[in-house]
Amino acid sequence: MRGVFSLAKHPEHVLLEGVVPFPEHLAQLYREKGYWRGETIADMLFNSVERYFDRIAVIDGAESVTYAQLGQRVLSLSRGFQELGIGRFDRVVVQLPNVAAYFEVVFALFELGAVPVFALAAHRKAEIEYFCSFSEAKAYITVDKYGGFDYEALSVEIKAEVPTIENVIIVDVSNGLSRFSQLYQEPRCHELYCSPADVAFLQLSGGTTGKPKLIPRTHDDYLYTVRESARICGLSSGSVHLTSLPIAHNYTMSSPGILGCLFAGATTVLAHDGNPEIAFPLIEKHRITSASLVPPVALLWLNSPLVGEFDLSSLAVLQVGGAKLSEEAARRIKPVLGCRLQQVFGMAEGLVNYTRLDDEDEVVVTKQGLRISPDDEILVVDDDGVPVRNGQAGNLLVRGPYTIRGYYKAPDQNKKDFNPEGFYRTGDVVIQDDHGYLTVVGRKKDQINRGGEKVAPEEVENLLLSHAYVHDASVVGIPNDLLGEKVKAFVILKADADASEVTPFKLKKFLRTKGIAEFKVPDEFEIVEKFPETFVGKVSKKAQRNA
Ligand code: OOB
Repeated sequence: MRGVFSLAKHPEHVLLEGVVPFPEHLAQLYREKGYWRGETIADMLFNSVERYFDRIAVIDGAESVTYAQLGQRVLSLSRGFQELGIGRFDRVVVQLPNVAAYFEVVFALFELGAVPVFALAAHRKAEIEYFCSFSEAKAYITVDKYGGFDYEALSVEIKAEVPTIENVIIVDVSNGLSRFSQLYQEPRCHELYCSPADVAFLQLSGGTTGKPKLIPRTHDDYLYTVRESARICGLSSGSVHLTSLPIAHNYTMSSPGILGCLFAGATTVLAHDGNPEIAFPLIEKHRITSASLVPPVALLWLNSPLVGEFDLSSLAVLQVGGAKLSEEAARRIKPVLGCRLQQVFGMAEGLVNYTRLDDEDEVVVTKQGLRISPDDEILVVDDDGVPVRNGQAGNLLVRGPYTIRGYYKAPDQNKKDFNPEGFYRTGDVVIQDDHGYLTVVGRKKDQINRGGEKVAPEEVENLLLSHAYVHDASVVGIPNDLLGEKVKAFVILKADADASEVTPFKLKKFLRTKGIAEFKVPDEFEIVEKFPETFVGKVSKKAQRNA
């Protein structure tokens, strides 16, 4: 299947409604500097297919897929999608676990210029329905059953309730892909259906508001981070990378993630879970050279009795990010696991920082990293917006060649989350050193980081408020040794509440019936008479966190 490229040119760029574009003079600058290369994500894949033809792109259990096979399947599946009427700019909500079919589905959509909306396997009805209706999705792609959950049953409800959904596509992971494989057609060439400046997909924000915000990333801006991440993380065609975090998360996609691996000609080994019992045998078997984890999973690796039982000697780099890794844990990585640590501090909105592979150990264990691009403009400011000196803590704002200028269809929210000069207010509190390295020291946004999984308190509070006996609710993150933070809900009951109906068990059950991801369901509840207040009369979440 060599020579899959057609000779056509990309079509003219069209701005998707609801997307805030980069200012033209900066777009031009980013092109001149070679950051934006005029290539789509599908072009990137087919370049790699040509270069790394017979090498293994993905390993999923007993299944190994070469670059050539992947390219072939993407082209044939994209024709099937096309026959269903899916094309440029059509939004398609994709909810798949860590399976090889994810690569085919997502690249077949990229090939057509369709716009995947990346849901997590953990999302449930309330979230999926919202993503489908808010993005006016034309299709929803998921699995039949997985991890004990019936996604197919969910898809029937979604199809019935969201009028824009024309097609539900089920990847049959339980019975060997049969219904899904009917979509495969005779492949053609790789065609150019979209422009590199177009929006490539919508990623989900960690969230601070009642509903997750959608993040529009372009082919041009995303591929810049992919290429640079692959370089900074030392990926080559000999690399074998373990992917155990949720596959559609920004970290897993591009830091350096599955796209970084595909760009470099490396092999991605998929795991459904990062626990040592699953990950260590895979490292030994496939001679895995790098892996990306969140801090709680890194702690499980560090404390695992299996460390001496498996040959982990191939593992050269362990990346840890998504939440703050304690310095104490960071210092143990090299002596215990025998590999180098690379800290990753990133966000789906754009900016990603890495410690570099040749940094001194002291830097690697104490800092969360240095920005990818010399043109990432970092501002660290006090609460009045005045820049603080290096070495002092302040609010992190950023603007640059791969940081969005606004959320999708969210003009009011954008006024809050972006300053008038287009800087994104990350909500993180950091200290910058004289070399530009950042240490994350806190957070100003109302968000809980439960071991890398982000929970917007407002979303959970709103659901609790819909309970007949709940007068008021306040949800906060409380310190936890393993996860960093756990979710705790303080609840004030209505005067007529039946106490037997509002036990933690029943409140959890109530939230689950509302259809939200399990990681958002509070770990703890406390029924209180009133909430502590700040001196201006607002709920003092700080006092609740430290209660
Ligand atoms: C990654 O992306 P998101 O969008 O799920 O979450 C971003 C937020 C950051 O604003 C920060 O609050 C927190 O997660 N965070 C960290 C961190 N990495 C992310 N806080 C402290 N230390 C770190 N190392 O989480 C993400 C995206 C791309 C690469 C890596 C992580």
